[in-house]
Amino acid sequence: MNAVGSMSLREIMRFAVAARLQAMHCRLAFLLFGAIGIAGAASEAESAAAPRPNRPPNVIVILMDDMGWRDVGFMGNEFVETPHLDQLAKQGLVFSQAYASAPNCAPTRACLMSGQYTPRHGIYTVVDPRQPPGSPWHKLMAADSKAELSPGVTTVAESLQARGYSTGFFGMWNLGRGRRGPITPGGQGFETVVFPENLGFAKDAYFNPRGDYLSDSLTDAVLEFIDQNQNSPFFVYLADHAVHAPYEPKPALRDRYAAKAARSRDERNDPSLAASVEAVDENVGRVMNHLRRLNLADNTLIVFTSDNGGTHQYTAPLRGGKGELYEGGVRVPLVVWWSALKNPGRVCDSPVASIDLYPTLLEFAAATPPSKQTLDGVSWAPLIAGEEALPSRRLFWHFPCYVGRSTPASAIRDGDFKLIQFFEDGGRHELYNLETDPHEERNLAQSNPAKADALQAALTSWQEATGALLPSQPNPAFDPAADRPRGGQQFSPFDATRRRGRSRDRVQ
Ligand SMILES: [Ca+2]
Repeated sequence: MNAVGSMSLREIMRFAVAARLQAMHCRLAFLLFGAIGIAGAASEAESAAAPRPNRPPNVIVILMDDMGWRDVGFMGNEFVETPHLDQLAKQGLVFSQAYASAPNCAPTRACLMSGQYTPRHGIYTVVDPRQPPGSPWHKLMAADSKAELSPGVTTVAESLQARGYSTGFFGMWNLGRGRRGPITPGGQGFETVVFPENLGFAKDAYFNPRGDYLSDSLTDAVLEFIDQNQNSPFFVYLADHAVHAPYEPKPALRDRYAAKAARSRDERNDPSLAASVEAVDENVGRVMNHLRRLNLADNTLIVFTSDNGGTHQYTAPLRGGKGELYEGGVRVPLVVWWSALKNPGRVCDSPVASIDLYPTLLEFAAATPPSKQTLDGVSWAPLIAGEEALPSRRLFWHFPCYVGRSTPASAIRDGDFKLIQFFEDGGRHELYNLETDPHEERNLAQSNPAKADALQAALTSWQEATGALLPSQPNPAFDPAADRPRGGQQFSPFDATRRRGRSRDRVQ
């Protein structure tokens, strides 16, 4: 069944959490590079894929900003048109239960680069001077978050660089300010570094004064990098600002979607968001065409995902959105494309997370793990090689901060169950069975206290083992009447929330 791109939301939800549809398991046969030697690669896959025997595969990681779990066609969005991503999905492996390891930007990026959960690298949230710990609307003293990924962390780029990869970074770093130095991409393993500013874009702007569009310009830089590095294995980390609000789409695309929205009755069909997503899709198509032109596609692994869940108005029917540990805040689209996949278009419902990318890329590249750095994730290679599921494991999140409308929280997923610990109000917790209640509407903490206690105990043990900072002290400056800041959010003229007369918190 290659119907990924045309699935309805109902179908997506069915496979995303509940269904175990036969055709939607990952029984992918492919040949990993060289000495990895994962068994089971079919001979036809071998001949079709032809990964170059003496060269590790190229890797392109495309990380979107704030793209929610259903903002693309292959995840069930029927408004936006994403033919190139849908094609990747039909030829690749879609993960129906992929998670960002944090509900906002910087911590997830740190998890991707370090392979570690947030307590280990200490980047818990975007450090925002407008909302420091002790702000009057905080009931508790939020944990202090680092704003920079320590130079002592061996990033995945550094590990691949040591394996002989050419490494290129393009876009939004958010793990340390500045253009040069140990906390910038250049100091963390990337030989080529292209910020939006290098291309003439102001901070958070989608158009530069010449009228270039950011997603296009970043992709131009990626294609140039590929041209220059096609004779060595390369690692591209493309971290577009899209699709972060405020949206600033190309007018022609926006107008086309405005006309389409006028014919629809679903107010979540935001033309500006859709136009932003389609612009991304066009550029994914450009990358793929370029790889094919250069005869590199057969030896290039593509990973497409997002740094956190979408904004609230677009994540339904999942609960919550960016900044929260409910599914809407951390569930993200994820597709992995590799030319040697057999029976393409599979959907894997094993829960996976940002922390897994590092060990996955290490295995693909046959690179050496850093000797003194715990890697919290597991490689997806067995799934890609044909296993139906990863061995059972627990996934964790720790977000001891305030952002947007969310409050400090920690979470654990174990099998179908997920427990969220809220640190305010004495640490109450909520328990959900995602198999039967993917929308997190029925809190089972009271009706199943044994499970809640067991998961809380496991979460507490993990917090202790990782040295997680726990917000427990009351904030002496807390003022129940204090308003949260509404920082600079702009609205699309077609924004559904604005039409309803509500305002949105700005979260990073
Ligand atoms: Ca983000």
